[in-house]
Amino acid sequence: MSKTAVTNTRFGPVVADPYHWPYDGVIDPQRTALIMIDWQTDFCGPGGYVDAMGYDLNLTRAGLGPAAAVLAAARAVGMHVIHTREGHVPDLSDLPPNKLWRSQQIGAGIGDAGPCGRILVRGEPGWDIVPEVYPIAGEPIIDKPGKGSFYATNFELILRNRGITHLIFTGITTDVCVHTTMRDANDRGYECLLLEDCTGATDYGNYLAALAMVKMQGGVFGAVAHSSALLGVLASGEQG
Ligand code: C5J
Repeated sequence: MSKTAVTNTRFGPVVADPYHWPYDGVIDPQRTALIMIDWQTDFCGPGGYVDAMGYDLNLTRAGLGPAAAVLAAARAVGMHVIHTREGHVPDLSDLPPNKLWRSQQIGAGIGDAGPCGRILVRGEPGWDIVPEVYPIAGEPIIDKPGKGSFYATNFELILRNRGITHLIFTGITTDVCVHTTMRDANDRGYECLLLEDCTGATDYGNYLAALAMVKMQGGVFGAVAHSSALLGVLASGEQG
């Protein structure tokens, strides 16, 4: 079991931008999930997909330490935790030809052999989640062939079965898989928070733009907070 604490404690809102999160004022660990997006070697480790494309790993790894701290806090209060992994089945039958072609154009062909095994292929070392935030028993792992976590997965079914209505996001990359999932979740009515220091992109400008896009129009996709604000609230004990 991942739940390590009494689970009927509720917590007050987090100072966030552009509004104190959540909109309904209470964080209930029974109805809230910490979503850990694609903390895989392929996206933040040496020899993985992002490395093979030539991007600076310091940008995608930047949020890993803070995300590990939030993961520990979420587990301690009995909040749901759900991990995701992007990757394809070994015969690549779930890989759209245009995604394959694009990856080959940038020199990191999906399915090609690399230092961490076949790039973005399920079961390979590079596809696995990094040790700092490795899932424990009871924490679902959503394997997805695309950028969003809802497409071709049982993510929504798991959220509904568990009665989860509020989502807190960490992960990589901010502008791609995190954003796609958060946008989809928002359309489905989930109340979303993105932790700005627990995420990163392959391009720093895109990271900043992705944060700004969440916050525009009064929080068009939800709100953004620093993890210290959430950790402070979770450490403060019962509020609701
Ligand atoms: C990308 C992801 N960037 N996990 N995947 O291709 O964001």
